[in-house]
Amino acid sequence: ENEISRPKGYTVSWHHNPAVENHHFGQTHPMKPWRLTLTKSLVLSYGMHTAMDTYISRPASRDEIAEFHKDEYVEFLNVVTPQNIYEMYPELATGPQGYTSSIFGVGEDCPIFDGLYDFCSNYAGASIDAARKLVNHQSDIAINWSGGLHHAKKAEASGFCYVNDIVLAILQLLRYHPRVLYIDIDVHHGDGVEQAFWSTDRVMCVSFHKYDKEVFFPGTGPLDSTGPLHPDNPGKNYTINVPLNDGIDDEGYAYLFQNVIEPTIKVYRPTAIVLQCGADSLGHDRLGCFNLNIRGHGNCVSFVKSFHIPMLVVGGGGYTPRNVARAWAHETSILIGADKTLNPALPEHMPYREAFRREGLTLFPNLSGWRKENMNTRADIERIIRHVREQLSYIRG
Ligand code: ZLM
Ligand code: CA
Ligand code: ZN
Repeated sequence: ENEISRPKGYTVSWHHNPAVENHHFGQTHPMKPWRLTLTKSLVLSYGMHTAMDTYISRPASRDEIAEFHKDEYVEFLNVVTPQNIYEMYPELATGPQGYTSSIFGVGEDCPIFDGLYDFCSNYAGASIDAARKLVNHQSDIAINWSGGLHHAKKAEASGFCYVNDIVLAILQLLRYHPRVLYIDIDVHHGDGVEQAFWSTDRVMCVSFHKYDKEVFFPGTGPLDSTGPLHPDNPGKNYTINVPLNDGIDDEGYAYLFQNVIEPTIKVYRPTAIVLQCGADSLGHDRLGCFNLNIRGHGNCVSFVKSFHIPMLVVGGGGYTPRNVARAWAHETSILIGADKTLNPALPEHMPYREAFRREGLTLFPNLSGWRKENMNTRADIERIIRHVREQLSYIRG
């Protein structure tokens, strides 16, 4: 395919490690690291790697992971295997379908699989490397599609996430940057990142997500959850939650995203931005319930990029692998400024081309109007925007 030239005036770096792609959560588990292989196939076949600095990242060290996570938990992840888990924790061996109890959050969502530590240390290493490139001014936009695992807690795996690479990357950014804005467009609430930076004004967390308490995972993130309540706590008002109903479409999402993010950037003046691009907010996702198209999802990336603030871009959820790959390939093209020149028809010669045949061999299949009706009214959206503007008025000046 055509060679794509490097963007003018700024540098994009792409951080990945093939070691992450070949791990399996289990036959029917929705999380498929193979989606990263499909993403890479599109990025390389379109020739986008020629426009970026590409790095094969190294695994994060134990000490690096322990900058956020509890030592005992890191040690547990390091030694546990599918073979020794029941010896180590006989209390887990209950019920016919295996462990049900919660030792460090292990269970059906977060199983112990072969190579788990290798998987975690590698996706975390890529996010840490990416953050360091931003801090060193060797990159202006650093990408790690294998990262974005926003649910992991200090000593607990949660929602398919074991190590919170986003928190680790933000900790790197905070060594140099006074204010980091975190934006999360995964269909799930970014609870792990929110919790880690709940009591600081040096990180502002903004998550857009489906919210239905006790029904939709993780059940947190209502509009009025905006940080600690105590007036002396510096984190007060430095969390923004955007709870949504099923079926939001490209138009409503773009309107809401722009009217939340623009005033947030104007008021908070972040010196770095971390954007989590979970692709389970697309229509046709196996776990999601929104109706975004690839272009609608990508518009969020374009909008954030337009502020010209150093940016770390990570992946996240996404459970229909071919559409995850389409979204992240398109978003790579946006970040290198090649989205207008890319041919929407998938390259003739590329690995795994057949995997994309279902919706047609294009980057932009129609993913809207599927399964879920749009349950977000104009009034709902306006109410959220008003709430966010009022919240921001408390942190101005
Ligand atoms: N059961 N297998 C998003 C994380 C979402 C909690 C309900 C487990 C599943 C799901 C696991 C093969 C991100 C919950 C679900 C069944 C308690 C969730 C294993 C199917 C399967 O077939 C499955 C045996 C599994 C898990 C569905 N889990 C769907 N939704 C959520 C977690 C992560 O996208 O935000 C970032 C990467 N968990 O709803 C239950 C309450 C466990
Ligand atoms: Ca989210
Ligand atoms: Zn998700």
